[in-house]
Amino acid sequence: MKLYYNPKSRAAITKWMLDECGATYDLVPISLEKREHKAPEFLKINPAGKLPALVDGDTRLFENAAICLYLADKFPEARLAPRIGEPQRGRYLSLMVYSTSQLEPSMGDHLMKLETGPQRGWTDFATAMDVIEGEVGDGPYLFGDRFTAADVMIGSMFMWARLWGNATGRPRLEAYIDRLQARPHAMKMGK
Ligand SMILES: N[C@@H](CCC(=O)N[C@@H](CS)C(=O)NCC(=O)O)C(=O)O
Repeated sequence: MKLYYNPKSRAAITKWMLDECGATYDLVPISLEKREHKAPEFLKINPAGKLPALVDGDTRLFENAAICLYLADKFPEARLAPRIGEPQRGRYLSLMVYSTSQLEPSMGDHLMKLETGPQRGWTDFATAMDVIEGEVGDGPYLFGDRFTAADVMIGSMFMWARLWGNATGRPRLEAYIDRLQARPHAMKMGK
């Protein structure tokens, strides 16, 4: 597998996931300054011209949620996803999509001090934090003792916000982020 990578990008989320899977992969460095992510060769892999992108044989993937879903299924021995047929599979899929369709844009609105209008497809960030706080519950992870790809997708959003000096102000969420950051392979932006 090849991960098109820049350490100062969301490709750090994919790298975290690959490492949790115990996968063997090559990093293909992509310079954002040189706009290598807009080069015709790269656009054949991700037509949106964004990082990350992953190539696995004849399979090409873009969008972190899709990549993490793919990897969790490809490496079942890592137990990073409830399997098809397990009752928790539905909640897992919902949280994976929620991470990118609601949590991330609501956090973006919040950090950029934009108002979240009701016609948007996502709630305001306070509501999104309520949702995640409720889903983590007593933890330690979103699925109790079982760490999953949903923790990678949702946790990485809060870890990223923390790097920019934005704490949630919610002890239960902060403790959850601490637990994720303590994992040996946890996302390391900029490295
Ligand atoms: N929803 C996408 C977001 C990808 C994204 O926005 N990547 C940024 C880096 S963090 C990027 O490539 N930006 C460069 C650009 O758009 O020119 C995902 O999660 O994969």
